[in-house]
Amino acid sequence: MPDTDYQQLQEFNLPGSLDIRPSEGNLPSVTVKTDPCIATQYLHGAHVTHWQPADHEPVLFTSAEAVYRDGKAIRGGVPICFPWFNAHPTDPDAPAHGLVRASTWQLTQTAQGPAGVETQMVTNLPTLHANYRATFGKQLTLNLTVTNTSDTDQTFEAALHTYLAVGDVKQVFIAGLENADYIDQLQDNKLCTQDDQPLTFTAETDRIYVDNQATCTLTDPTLNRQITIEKLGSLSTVVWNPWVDKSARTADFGDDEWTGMCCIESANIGDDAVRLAPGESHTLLVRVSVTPI
Ligand code: TA6
Repeated sequence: MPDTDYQQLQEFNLPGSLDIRPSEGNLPSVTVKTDPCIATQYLHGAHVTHWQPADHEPVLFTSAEAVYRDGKAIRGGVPICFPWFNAHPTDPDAPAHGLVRASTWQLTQTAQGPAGVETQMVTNLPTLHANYRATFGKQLTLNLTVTNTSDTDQTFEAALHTYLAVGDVKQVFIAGLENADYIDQLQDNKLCTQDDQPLTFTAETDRIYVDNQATCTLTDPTLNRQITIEKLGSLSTVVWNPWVDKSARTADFGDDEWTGMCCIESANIGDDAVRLAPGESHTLLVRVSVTPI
């Protein structure tokens, strides 16, 4: 990664709220410290790794084994999967989850807004421009806006791959997906339907809920809180926990960390992929909030 021009980045500092500094792996990051919350976002992948509202434990999980270097996605927080999800459809050498979660984005704006401290980061692909706006306050709001900069129609997949911190994944339950259809990635992508009960975790779980705009609410009796994931512009929801064996096979993930996390990802995948005409834009919005129970 080219040497970071911290002198140039200092213009984005908001005295008393936000500053730009080298963090893990000496990667440049935006650090937010305000009354409503503290947060960290790297220019690497525009990756939000930490968000902790006042009077709460951290809401995002980030692995203690995470690797912080160019070309490698940080394990945890909110990776941005774009312009494809999982493996590339035709290129076996292409990186999983697209091209932008392990490359440096450009910080273009910081501001103090009504809902919190705001950042804007951008990155360009040959035919698509991505603009990512994050708002760090009592809630965490993430907006991924993609614009077709080419002269032909473009189709893309995207996911805000949110890792949530939980007290004990075996005790949590997720409401909002009852009776919903999902692709089970652990059963050869078989199309299934959830029963009328909240989702609980009893084994490795890797589901893509399809054509689904539901708000999900995770109840965590161990940490005595509920985390709500609202979304707009998203027709897919992915729910994942690696459980024991996949955790042990994952180098940048602690063998026992599976008990302290689960992913609720707001996405557009497969048949829910987004098609844009030349010049057209699409926004995927996610709003995370936490309340005591
Ligand atoms: O969260 C859904 C998923 O596709 C899982 O299958 C698992 O592979 C996860 O993403 C993590 O992917 P990564 O490439 O970050 O290891």
